[in-house]
Amino acid sequence: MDTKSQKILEDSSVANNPSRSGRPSREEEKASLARYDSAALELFQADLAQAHIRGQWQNEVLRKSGNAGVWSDGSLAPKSGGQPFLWQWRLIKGFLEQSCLAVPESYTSRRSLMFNNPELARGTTNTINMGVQMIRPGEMAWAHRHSISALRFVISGDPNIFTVVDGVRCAMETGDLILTPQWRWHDHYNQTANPAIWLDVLDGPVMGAFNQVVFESYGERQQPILNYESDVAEDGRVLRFRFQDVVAALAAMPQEAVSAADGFVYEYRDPVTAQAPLPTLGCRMLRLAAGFSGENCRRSTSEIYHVVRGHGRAIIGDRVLEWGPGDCFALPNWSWRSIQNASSEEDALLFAAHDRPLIDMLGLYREARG
Ligand code: GTQ
Ligand code: FE2
Repeated sequence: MDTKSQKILEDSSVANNPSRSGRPSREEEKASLARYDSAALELFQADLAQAHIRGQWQNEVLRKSGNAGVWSDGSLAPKSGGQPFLWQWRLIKGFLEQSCLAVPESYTSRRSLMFNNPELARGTTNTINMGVQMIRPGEMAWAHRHSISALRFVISGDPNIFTVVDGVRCAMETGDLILTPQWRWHDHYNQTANPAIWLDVLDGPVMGAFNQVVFESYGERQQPILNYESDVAEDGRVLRFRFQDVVAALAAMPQEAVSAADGFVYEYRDPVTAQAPLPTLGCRMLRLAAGFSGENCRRSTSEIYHVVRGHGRAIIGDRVLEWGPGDCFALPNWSWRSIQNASSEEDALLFAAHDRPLIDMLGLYREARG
């Protein structure tokens, strides 16, 4: 093949003979950089592009954004994925009420408001989707299943609000955590006189990146209920974590258990396997004692937060997010953050979900204090 750019490159007097012994010299590096501006190189790159090929040297992005920081072990850290961002409960609540009018019956869809990170094409963080869902008195969200895994943290619950997961009926009391692991049939219904509201947390961005998003409708409103008594799936997996157990565990923690960055931390784990609630998602409840001011830290995980009770602030990167009950916020991976309880009298409780199970599997977990 004889392209125009090949001809020019042959004629060009720019020589490039990098030394054989390791690093290029400063002169060599300069010479090679100079070639980036040459017309011949531009033409060559245009020829490559025509053939749907791109020289790796063209990926300036890698060099620029790859140098956002240095891990504690000396290796380079990536730039944070997405923005720190807060969705106010006041706004969410109003939009939920409006969506009940706009979508009077959702069938196998959900009346769920998903939070999009302003800097990402998809997701609340690079790996996690968060939204808030509402079901009116007497209503039902029809049965379906999907490859995306989800967990629900109940905001306004009752013993007579239910999620059924592969025939196992789980009551949704306020503060409970309910799991709908991948490909299990699930429907939700509300047999009370008040709206049911919960937080949805899903691994959608990860499934999307793998191009593995699959969905199926059950075909009827409701699947048969096989187990009214326990919250445990056929395979022994726990599907419901009760709020009262989490609160009791947090209250019983000795002062020495406090983490300088997070306060008292309850990590949700399956009682039998000690695994995170889902293969892609872990969850924690943070109790920030009155006046708590967390140490600045950053981690390779991304997280979403929901304020269960209390008021405070999260300083993330150069943003100050002031939070109160019901507010939700996104913590991008590897961003500096410190969390404070603004009250000198009352504890605050924050529910968080994170992608640590995946990060651990990839051997990428790092953290730094600052
Ligand atoms: O409740 O089944 O927020 O399938 C997004 C997708 C909730 C659900 C969401 C879902 C659900
Ligand atoms: Fe679903």
